Amino acid sequence: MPSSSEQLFARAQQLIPGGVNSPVQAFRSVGGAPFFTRSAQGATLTTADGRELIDFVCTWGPAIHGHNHPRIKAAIADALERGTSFGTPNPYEVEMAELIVSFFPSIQKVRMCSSGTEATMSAIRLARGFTKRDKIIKFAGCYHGHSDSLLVAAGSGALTHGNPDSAGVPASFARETVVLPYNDAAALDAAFAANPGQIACVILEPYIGNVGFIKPDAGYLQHVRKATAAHGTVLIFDEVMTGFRLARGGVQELEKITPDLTCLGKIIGGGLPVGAFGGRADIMDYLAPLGPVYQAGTLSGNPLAMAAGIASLKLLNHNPRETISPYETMDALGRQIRSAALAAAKAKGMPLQVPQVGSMFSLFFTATPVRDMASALTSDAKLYGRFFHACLAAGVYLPPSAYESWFLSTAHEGPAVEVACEVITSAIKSL
Ligand code: HOZ
Repeated sequence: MPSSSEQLFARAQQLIPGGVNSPVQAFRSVGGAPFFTRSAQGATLTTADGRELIDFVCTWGPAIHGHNHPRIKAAIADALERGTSFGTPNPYEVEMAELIVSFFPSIQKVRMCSSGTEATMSAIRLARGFTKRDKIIKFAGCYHGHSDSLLVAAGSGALTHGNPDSAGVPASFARETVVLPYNDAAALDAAFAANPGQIACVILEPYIGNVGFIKPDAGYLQHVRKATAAHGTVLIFDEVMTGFRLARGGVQELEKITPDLTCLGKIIGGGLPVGAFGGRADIMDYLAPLGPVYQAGTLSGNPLAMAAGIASLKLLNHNPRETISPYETMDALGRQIRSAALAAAKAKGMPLQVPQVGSMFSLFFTATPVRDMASALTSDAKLYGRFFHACLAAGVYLPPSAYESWFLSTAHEGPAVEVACEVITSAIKSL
């Protein structure tokens, strides 16, 4: 008798391409079929078959306070009483804008939208309109959602499933996207020299989370900032994943860099669909209705998403009665898992790299230090698949791809992280 997840997946495959509404949810690169989730609480997912799994995907980033947090739930319930969508401005949008601007000093004005894809797509159009230039620079392995200009050498599901350059993107669009290796300052300088006065923007995940988790070399991001300023090019930080997650003010706070525009999403929706982009007021004022760059959305600033996001952001404020901040808590958890994995690999004589900052990290089964897409691809993806299934069998759910970041939440503190360390250790031992 097939399990509930198997029955659901069989029905889904009849009507939904691949049985999933986002390819990253498919298990094709690790093998097997995805489970269906019935409910989620704290650090735990409960599957349609009643299994409880410790979750290191955290709905791909938003669940920084764990699943179904009571304050976020209460905020949504309160907003629901007032209505689900108005088609007019609403008070939550103003509070959300004030909160975002207070956390991110580089953001003077912000526009809400409904997904990270919309945020990056709109930020690029804005940068092109502002500079009156067409070309953009992106980095191999960075994933900025699925708009045409950005599905070139893309990470995440595009890379996992073997289509980093998606079919359906006109060659003429792709030609406007210059792709460079991350962490290579000389390649950036050469691209500017080869395209004088033509680059509208440089967009990057300042710490990459979509080809696994990768950190910049010392001074690299500062070089990117200097070079873009020198060439009159708009610097866009895609902090959809890292914003509010690695620090209240994202990577730009950790690295002390002021980008011109920032893209946000995930945490600012508290688990509901959301995106945002913001930055310098002189650039943002190019947007309609003030300026000539058009951007819009029926559900932009949706009251339920705003209420959930506001509650989520407020929970990130450090309560002075607590001795450590949520970020210190999550960094300690991340380090604990990193140490356990490295110790297990060392005992087995197995090469392993674990880049980690706070609540984001990845396990790369390779002896090569990982600092760009090419080195990430030296990781043994088949071995990761076996590791993934060993962990899943023991009750720990990891990203179903060797090329995704893991996420943890404040709810992983205590038994969840202890159990996860044991499971990861024995899974590595069993490989
Ligand atoms: N950035 C997310 C994973 N890398 C996207 C999630 C999705 O594509 O569904």
